[in-house]
Amino acid sequence: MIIRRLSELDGTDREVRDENWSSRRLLLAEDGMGFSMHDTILHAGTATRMWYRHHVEAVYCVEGEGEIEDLDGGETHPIAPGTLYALDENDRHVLRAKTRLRMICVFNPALLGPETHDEDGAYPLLAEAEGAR
Ligand code: 9YT
Repeated sequence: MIIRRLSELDGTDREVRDENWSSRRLLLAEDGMGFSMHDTILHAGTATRMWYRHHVEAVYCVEGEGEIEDLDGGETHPIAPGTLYALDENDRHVLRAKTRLRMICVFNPALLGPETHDEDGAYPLLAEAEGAR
């Protein structure tokens, strides 16, 4: 059994920061769960374009207000606590944080840990993740 607390991740390499967000990586590939789970803060006023070509991701909002624009379907959906979106078709999207957003994110395959977005807003499929269950 793994017991891990958010407070233990502060200042470690499981806390990954980008310009628009900070991702606390509670579970990673090395934990052997088959997915990674992150507690992610998106900073107020930001718009982040993403396209997870190599991963599916489910995102559950627990704090804040924002919206997600589906760049393939063209629709925009409000985001508030209790809203889930699941990128089951590797959907290209823009996430706009009207206020600070706190999101619980699950990735399959699991992230290894250090990934940040490339120029397309994707995470690379790092080699070890391919073999993870
Ligand atoms: C909600 C979202 O996708 N934010 C970007 C960061 C990423 N999800 C992560 O690594 O936690």
